[in-house]
Amino acid sequence: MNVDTLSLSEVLRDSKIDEGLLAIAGKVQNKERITEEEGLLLFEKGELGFLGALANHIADRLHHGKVYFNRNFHIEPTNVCVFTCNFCSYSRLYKQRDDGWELTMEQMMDMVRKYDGQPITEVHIVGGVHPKMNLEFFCELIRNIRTHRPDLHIKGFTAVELDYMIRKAKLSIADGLIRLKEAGLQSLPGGGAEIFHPDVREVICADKVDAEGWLNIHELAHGLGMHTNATMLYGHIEKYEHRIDHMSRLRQSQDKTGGYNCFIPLKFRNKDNDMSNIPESTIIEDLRLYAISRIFMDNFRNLKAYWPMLGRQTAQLTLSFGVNDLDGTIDDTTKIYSMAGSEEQTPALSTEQLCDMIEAVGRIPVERDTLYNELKVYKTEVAHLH
Ligand code: V47
Ligand code: SF4
Repeated sequence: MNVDTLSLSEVLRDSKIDEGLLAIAGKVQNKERITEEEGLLLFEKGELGFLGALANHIADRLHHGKVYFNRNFHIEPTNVCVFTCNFCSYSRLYKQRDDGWELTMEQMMDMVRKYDGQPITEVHIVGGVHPKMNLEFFCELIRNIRTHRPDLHIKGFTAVELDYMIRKAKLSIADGLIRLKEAGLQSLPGGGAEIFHPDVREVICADKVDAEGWLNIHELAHGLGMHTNATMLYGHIEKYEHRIDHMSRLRQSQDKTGGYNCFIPLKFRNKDNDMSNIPESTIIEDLRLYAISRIFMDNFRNLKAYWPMLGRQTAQLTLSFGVNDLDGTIDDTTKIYSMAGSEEQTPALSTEQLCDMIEAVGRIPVERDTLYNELKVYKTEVAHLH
């Protein structure tokens, strides 16, 4: 469907489409925000092609066929965790720590040194919530990375990790964030958000920071000039209403601060966890969700599909459903997904492979930094399928 030359309403007018859906298409065309009720209608009645056309239209309007990626690597300091999220296949309780890992400062610095001389722009630090790895330890880690490699953008620690380490240090959240920022922390990843609604949160991750706490940490970070991401763990026990509630809270938070870089839906994987009885969502549902996120989250410029979780082909498909970011070239240093049964057991892609994946679906690969500044456009002519 060529939505550039025909107006969306013209294309849809004769298609016997639901009146409510038609009204949403009109809003999308006029760049108007859709309501929560309309978001719900999209989940209930929007078929894949319709949602894809709208989402693609918005993504093209914003990004003109460009798809972003960055060059990063992950450090996962530990998988020992005081919390007991039922969907987590990765963590080990402190008493079972012999079964998990706890990296020393030297081991983590060896990982950083491994990339010496390579054009990596970001390190992503995230892990379990270890009762003995404290705020001072992580400030030292950040300072060490900064000293060794000042050009590397340090993105680290979910709101869950921050809430625990800062409270344990008996500081206010704002003061704890200031300490980390002074050490050299530059932005926060989007994990730990899961599903905000208490009816779901109490079942899947009752004991960690709640919605208000998560949002407060991100908004305080924005107030200090740090950028952050936001995620949503979907495809388990949540209902469409809970997804809309989650996205709506993020949309309101973004209205307040403008500090979120991107939204990342994370597909629940069911291997080896306490929710393994729940079937995983289908690819159709995944694509519908990406498209609806693009339509509903009108103040998030960037929608990221995390390819190690989705697998390469589904990640490519999402590029026709509103996604404009495929995260990074990522080395095989992240285990949170492979342990939960993701498609990619050793997620690593060279820049060339990532560019080929993007070009194969008619998009333009662009390397970005953490803050979405463009570092290199890999293909300047209009991509062939577009
Ligand atoms: O909060 C845990 C998710 C998140 C499972 O900001 C699972 O750029 C699916 O947030 N099935 C942590 N998901 C990782 C994260 C992240 C990842 C990539 C990029 C960014 C970013 C952030 O991983 C957790 C949770 O939602 N997770 N277990 C599972 N079984
Ligand atoms: Fe711990 Fe994070 Fe796993 Fe929850 S998802 S148990 S907080 S590592």
